[in-house]
Amino acid sequence: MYTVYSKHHKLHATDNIFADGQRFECKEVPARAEVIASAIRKTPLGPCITPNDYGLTPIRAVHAPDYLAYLQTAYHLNYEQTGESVLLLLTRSEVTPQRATQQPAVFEAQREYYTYDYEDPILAGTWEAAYWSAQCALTAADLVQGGEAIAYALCRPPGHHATMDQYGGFCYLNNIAIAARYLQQGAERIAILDLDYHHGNGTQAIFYEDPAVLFCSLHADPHLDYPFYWGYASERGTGAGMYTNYNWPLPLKCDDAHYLQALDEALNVIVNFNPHYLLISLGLDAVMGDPIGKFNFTSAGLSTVGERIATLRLPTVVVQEGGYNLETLGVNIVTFFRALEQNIPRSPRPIA
Ligand code: SP5
Ligand code: ZN
Repeated sequence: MYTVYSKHHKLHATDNIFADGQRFECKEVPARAEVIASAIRKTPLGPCITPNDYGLTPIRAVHAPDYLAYLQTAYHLNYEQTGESVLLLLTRSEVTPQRATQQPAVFEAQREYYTYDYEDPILAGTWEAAYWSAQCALTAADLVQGGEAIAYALCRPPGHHATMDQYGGFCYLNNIAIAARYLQQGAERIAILDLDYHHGNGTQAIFYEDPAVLFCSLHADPHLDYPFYWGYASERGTGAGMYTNYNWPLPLKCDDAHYLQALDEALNVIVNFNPHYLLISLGLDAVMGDPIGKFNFTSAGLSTVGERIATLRLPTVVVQEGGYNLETLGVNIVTFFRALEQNIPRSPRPIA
């Protein structure tokens, strides 16, 4: 398998933020991608490559033009107006509870229009890092489209909480949605399985009306944890996309048996959908010991997840989402891919 990694993620330098004269602690740090890349490089899982540049066109297939313009300019506009080297909403009250129906022209008001969250810094290098994170997902999609059985996009920043036109949950561009739209050009049906501890509300929103993209998500019950307003089992899609959206809200402290039961249900739905490709939002915050996630789901359970996904025999793109335990991220990623690889037939072609 190929791992696609770009060093540009470091430009989203969230480990050294001062806002309001105080240190702002963010768990979504550059070290996450570094420990994963270094763990993969120490195994025989396959090469780590840099992404191709597909430009903005495939990103525009998912995100609104005004939102992309905002992400590219917000840091500079904020810096001009405030002299601050980070744009960050610091309190929940700064986020409008209901999405405004009008897009304001004044920058100050746009800050709240383009996010539903208050813990996501926009730094000088955030756009460039997010752009290359999306290119990693596109490159992995391209590899699988070209005949690879598995490709892993080591995306940072993550993507599954980003909607068409709002950032949130450490996510700016929805990498997996961008990869899915790209693959849709040559495939009728695509399935997305979201295994991050948090509900993939951005991905759900993007494909909510699309009957050609099945979205299945296993996550902490949104009654009890982020993102709170989305991820309920009653959310089943709309219009032509009705019944192509499935959520499995799980209890805090969810154990392996409970998690694997939900996984089997999701895999059954995916098999019945008969997709050409499977895309996985892999968030290791679902594994026990995560500083943000609260499940009791183990590394052994994660290995079983890899084995069971492999039984589907589908060309698979894995996209990195959350996971914040720097001590265990590397070993868990390797555990997952060993289990997946051992069970998916290899196609040892060199890339063109
Ligand atoms: C991709 C992903 O896993 N995003 C997760 C976003 C979770 N956001 C809520 C994090 C809660 C921790 N907040 C600490 C509060 C310090 N003021
Ligand atoms: Zn998460």
